[in-house]
Amino acid sequence: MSEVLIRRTASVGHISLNRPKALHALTQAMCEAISAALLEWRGDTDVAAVILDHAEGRGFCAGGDVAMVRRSALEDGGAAGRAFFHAEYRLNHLLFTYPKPVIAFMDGVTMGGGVGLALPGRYRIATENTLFAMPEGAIGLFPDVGAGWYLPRLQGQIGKFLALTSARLDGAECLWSGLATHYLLSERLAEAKLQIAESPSEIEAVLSDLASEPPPARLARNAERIDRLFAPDTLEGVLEALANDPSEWAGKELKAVASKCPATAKVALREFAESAATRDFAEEMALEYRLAARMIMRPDFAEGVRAVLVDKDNAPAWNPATAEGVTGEMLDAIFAPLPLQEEWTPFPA
Ligand code: QUE
Repeated sequence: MSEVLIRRTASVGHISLNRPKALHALTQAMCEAISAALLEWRGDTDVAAVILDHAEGRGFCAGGDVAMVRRSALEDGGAAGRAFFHAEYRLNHLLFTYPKPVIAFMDGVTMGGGVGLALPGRYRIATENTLFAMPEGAIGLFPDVGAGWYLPRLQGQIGKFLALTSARLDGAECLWSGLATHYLLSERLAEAKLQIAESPSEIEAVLSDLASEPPPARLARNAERIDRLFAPDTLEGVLEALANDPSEWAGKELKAVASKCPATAKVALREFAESAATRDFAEEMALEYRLAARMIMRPDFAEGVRAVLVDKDNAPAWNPATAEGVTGEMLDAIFAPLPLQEEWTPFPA
């Protein structure tokens, strides 16, 4: 069975992730198949919109094929891993610059690679099943797939909070923070897709009509302390602010931040700072591709994927183990440009 289902009605393209045994985590072949369909439809005046969802089983998309990337880092110098990220980031950029409305249905786990597919869409549907996160700190990677563009643009310090804690948001929190544009009960999704296929010029009205009032967003209650305690520009500063706050909440978040990969956290903070100066999304993805090429070759990445996905002991041994151990020289090497012929490039416009 194909890992991506691609079909179209008279006027709507429909792409469904279909790798249920891996929660639809993206492979390079899936990225290339999705990109090929989008490129074909891009200039087809009959295609008015594109629906992006998952097929069988639970959704939406757990990330990328990081077990493969780990093997590549350990066995072939990372060449296959870099090829995967190059293809994935091209897809992320194609979606970001797509001239037609894309409707992404985040009906389930939406992490890492799934975030990169959903966030560039003009319409991003959350449901009662949505579980959203950028959890790369758990595997020694870094917030990629355009996170350096999206997360710093969220209100207050929410983006930094998501990157440093790997916090999981539900559908209501996604809507509240602007990560999602609409909240629909999952029982209404089939009807929404049917109506969009029939009336692709009425997407906004279809979604507004079928939307439901979400439950209160927990994140709204915590926004004030997130903005206060995640305000420092450095990892050491955030850890200190959390440690000095007497609340139970701060204690829990301190544990979350301190257990994640220190190098990931420092790369994320510098990524967010540098992304403020990027001219466009292509420059953002070129920056992130440099980071990916370096981060997958660090021992923290093999160790993190081992701990979370291979041995599943959830006990990674990070090196450096502390914020202070991650030096500016280490970060300079991770952020340095690649040789010109190895830099990331988008699909031709
Ligand atoms: C952090 C991550 C990822 C993760 C777990 C984390 C990630 C990712 C996967 C994943 C999950 C299921 C699969 C798969 C990959 O898990 O990026 O191939 O079948 O892709 O804690 O960043």
